[in-house]
Amino acid sequence: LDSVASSLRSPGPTRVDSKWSDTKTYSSKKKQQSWFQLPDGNWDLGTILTTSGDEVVITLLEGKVSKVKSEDLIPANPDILDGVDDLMQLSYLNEPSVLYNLQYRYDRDLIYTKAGPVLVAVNPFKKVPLYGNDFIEGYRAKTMSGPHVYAIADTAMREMIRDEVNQSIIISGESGAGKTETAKIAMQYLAALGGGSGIEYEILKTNPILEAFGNAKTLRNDNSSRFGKLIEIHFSETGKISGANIQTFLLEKSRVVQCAEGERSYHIFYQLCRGAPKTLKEKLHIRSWNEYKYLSQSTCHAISGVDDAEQFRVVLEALDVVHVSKSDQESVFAMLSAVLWLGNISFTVIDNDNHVEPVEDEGLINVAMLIGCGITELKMALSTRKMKVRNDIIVQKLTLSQATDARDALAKSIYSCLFDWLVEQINKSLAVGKRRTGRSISILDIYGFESFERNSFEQFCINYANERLQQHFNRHLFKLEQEEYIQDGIDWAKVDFEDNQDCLNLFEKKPLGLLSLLDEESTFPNGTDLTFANKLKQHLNSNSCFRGERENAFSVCHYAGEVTYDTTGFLEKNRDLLHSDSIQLLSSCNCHLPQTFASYLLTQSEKPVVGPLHKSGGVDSQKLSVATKFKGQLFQLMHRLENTTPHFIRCVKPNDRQSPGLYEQKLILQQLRCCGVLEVVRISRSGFPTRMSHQKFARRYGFLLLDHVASQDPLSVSVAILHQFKILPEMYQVGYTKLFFRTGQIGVLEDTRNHTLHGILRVQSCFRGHKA
Ligand code: AOV
Ligand code: MG
Repeated sequence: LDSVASSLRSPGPTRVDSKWSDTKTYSSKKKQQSWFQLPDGNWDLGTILTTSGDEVVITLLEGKVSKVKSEDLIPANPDILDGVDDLMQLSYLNEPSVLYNLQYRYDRDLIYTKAGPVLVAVNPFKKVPLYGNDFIEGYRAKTMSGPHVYAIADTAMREMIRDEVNQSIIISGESGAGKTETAKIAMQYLAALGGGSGIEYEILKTNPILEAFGNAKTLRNDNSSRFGKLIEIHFSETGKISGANIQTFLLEKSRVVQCAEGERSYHIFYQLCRGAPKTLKEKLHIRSWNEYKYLSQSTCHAISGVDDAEQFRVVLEALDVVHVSKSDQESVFAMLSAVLWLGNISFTVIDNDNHVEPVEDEGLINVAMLIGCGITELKMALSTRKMKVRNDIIVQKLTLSQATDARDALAKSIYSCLFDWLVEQINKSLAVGKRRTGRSISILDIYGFESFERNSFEQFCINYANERLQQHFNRHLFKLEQEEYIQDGIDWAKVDFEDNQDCLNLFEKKPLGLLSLLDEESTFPNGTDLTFANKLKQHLNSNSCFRGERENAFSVCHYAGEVTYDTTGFLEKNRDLLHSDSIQLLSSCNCHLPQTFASYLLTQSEKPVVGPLHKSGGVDSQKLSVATKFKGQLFQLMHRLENTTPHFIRCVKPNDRQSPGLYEQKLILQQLRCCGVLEVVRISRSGFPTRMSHQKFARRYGFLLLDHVASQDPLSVSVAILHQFKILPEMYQVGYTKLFFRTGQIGVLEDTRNHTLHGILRVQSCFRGHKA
């Protein structure tokens, strides 16, 4: 017990195993508790009965006795360490011990655990009694201290005020792991602490709006975010919220026109169909979901436990709170209705060349009415394309597939502009009374890593974003930390970590990277999804993160696993063309489009020219490709985050069924491995998290010295202080410019300093009292 207790106190010379174990250097002892891997991959706890040479006899939990090789055993921690709230406290740090510790806590609804500086959150998939005012108050007043999102938000808040540095809370994890819920919990805490002006209420109300328009049911998550979000909350000098700003990243717009079986389109469509009042339904020609082609492509239309009609009322109320006027709200719903009716527009073939014309039915008439254009103009926009050939304008008729594409492109643009427009309205509302103090806390919640049976351009972008984010995580927790040790010349055995730079290079390298090759093929008049796939294979086959697959498929080895992408649709989605005819059509509409929205749509569609002009297509290709624009956004995001103090939260999904109480070891282990949780703990434990320059250290504690120090240079003073306070040599390192301490070492010094200072103050006030 003694040794256990001491290992709890000091992170010094305990064993550290990075992967499965390094039992070769660890000899099994009698009575030692050990992990033994069963054939199904799960771990069982056993107690060693006897050892002889390489062989060990153990009793497993159900009393079964087995003879095993000692190298197959991994040391388990003593019971006293069951469920420690920071993995750093484990005497034996190995995968089964970490898994067991998280499970021990998970079974008791303790879903949060620290892994050194990182908070690990295991999704409970049920209500857990960990939130609300009592908890918020507890963390604020420091009467509660266990690992929690509230504790992270509290630290961010304190560090923002203390250091006058902007903070960020960066939440990552696979799809369905709990990022969005975690972000909301963090916002809740910040709103409670920084509230008062009322703006915090508006900030919280942005969640139901953005989720209605930007989240959808996927096979991985019933409420999956289909966009990335960074919310920057601004604070005044006194720590009160003064405003906020939301930036969104690449909405998955293809979902509007197509979605896989078992998935849904955006929540708002079902909410509108089910929850709109009768008068609104009549006015905007809103029907039941199953009358719309876009929505009935998938048989899934409801989510268990979710009342779409009720959610619609929540969204309406939230729109009021963020000051979207009633008339603008109606326009928004009119646009949604138009999008749905667009999907119902069908075409008839009119000649032998397969050219088509839209059928003049209910769908067409409703769309024209809703967006406020003439039926003839709409028909023209959907079935013809004007082209400029030298100085003449010629009108080309479209084939069925071209016309369908034009129709879908229009629906997607209207929806994504509507989304951007809403975010802009929200930002206007949140900016009210904002005084820039330069202090903020940003919360990042993006779409998590995804791997489906079939992965397309959307997964390609989402996983690329996660790759970038993973690098940010690595940089802060591994690279920068270790570089600082090495730069300051301290004794340090480097800890290896999974660097994902190679994978990022595969995406970003010019001219032979995935993104460059995609852009090149997208501007090529004869480029197809197949020629794109072939080009990748031709140029990237030697890259270790790349694998060419059959026909139009390729695989990427992501940090979180290998994903096979199907290039079908890549070029079109990357070009994201809205034909000039459609743009013209929209610019001539006036009826239901809010003025600001209409002009918004136009500026979005007419991006400035970057890169070479398309040879044949004219104006259409003058805008940035989707992938390139996204890459730019991500770079900008990373740059912004670099200027903040990061706080990392890793969400973990315990099972693929979204059900409570199911703790699947293999699935969890894979996620912990991907994000290097063990390595983070290892660095933190053997590292020196507290550091101070020689000057500051000497200034801060120098007055506590009892003996005179011959030399007054900061280093000599510092060393004298260390000696006087008998700080053990293994507990610190003296660098060229700084002193580095292990966890908890500076505490004694701070306590003594505070006592002494209080003593001095008391004497002074006593003295003053006498004089008076
Ligand atoms: P994600 O944001 O990480 O996925 P969510 O935050 O949407 O995942 O979480 C998925 C579901 O898990 C939620 O709808 C809740 O039902 C449940 N859940 C998560 N965290 C909690 C919690 N703390 N308490 C109770 N239930 C929780 V994605 O956006 O798909 O990458 O694109
Ligand atoms: Mg989410």
